[in-house]
Amino acid sequence: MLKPTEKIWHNGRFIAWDEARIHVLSHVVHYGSSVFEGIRCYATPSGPAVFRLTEHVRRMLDSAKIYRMEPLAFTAGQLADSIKELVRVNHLEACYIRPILFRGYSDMGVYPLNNPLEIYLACWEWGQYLGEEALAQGVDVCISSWRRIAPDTLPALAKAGANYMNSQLMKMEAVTNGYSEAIALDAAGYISEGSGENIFVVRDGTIHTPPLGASALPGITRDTVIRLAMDAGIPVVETALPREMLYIADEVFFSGTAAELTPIRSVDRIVIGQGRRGPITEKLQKEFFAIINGTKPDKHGWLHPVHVKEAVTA
Ligand code: PPE
Repeated sequence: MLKPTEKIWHNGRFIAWDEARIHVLSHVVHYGSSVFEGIRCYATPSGPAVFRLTEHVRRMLDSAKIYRMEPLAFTAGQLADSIKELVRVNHLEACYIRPILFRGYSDMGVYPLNNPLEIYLACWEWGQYLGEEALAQGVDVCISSWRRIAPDTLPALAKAGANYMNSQLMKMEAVTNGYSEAIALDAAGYISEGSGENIFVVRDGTIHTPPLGASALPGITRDTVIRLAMDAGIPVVETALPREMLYIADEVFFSGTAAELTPIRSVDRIVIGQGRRGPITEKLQKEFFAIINGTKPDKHGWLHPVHVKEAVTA
């Protein structure tokens, strides 16, 4: 069970964890009207640092714009600073941070524009998303019988609460059938993403990943993987991938804030490569962890120490 921290931020002020409650007739409860983020803060030698904070705040504001959740009372810079303050007031070194923006309580009915917007920032300690052994051993996954949300149904570039009803169908089916996670195909039948992760497929030394048009979330860890691969001189292509590319791959892995870089050792019980973490996955994991642990220079400027105020005030 979730271990409470001291404080949660609500619309600009800190409240006690237990006071962060909403009315059952809030719009979001009935119609899924929320957008959110998932961010990790890592313990580095120079103190806790939030990973790619600017990009996460930007994606949250993009999601809000797509759903006409504007204007917001807070700028990107204010939100970024509040996220850092949240980590500081809760005295955490490493944690997961969950900003959420949703439509609150006033009118009932689908039409949302008269309902107030509420923003909360919460954080807690969160370990390995797909199990303790996952990062080293890899996980067993299946192709979901559920397709990912089609582009003209729910916008996949928005990280909206409602998208996770589709994710839940995928995840429940997978776990019920003895898998750790599911990969969905998009509306056209090509590989899309996991219920809470982007996906990468390695064959003959080249990394492949579905384009954003395949109903995949523009993952910030996905972008991190692409940049780390480019730094290491490993070719990366974004292209439509048929399901069977997974079966004949040398390596397959997931990326995500919660899942970090998790190797996949089988898909539909077909063994991938040698059935364990492959060399390219391991190299990228090492590069990733070296940066977030502060043992390699953060040359891309991805770490935002929580005791330093954000430069952006826009
Ligand atoms: N696709 C989906 C559907 C997704 O939910 C995530 C993150 C990603 C891709 C990877 O995006 P990024 O975190 O920016 O690299 N999923 C978040 C929520 C997990 C949850 O169970 O809640 C996460 O990893 O934080």
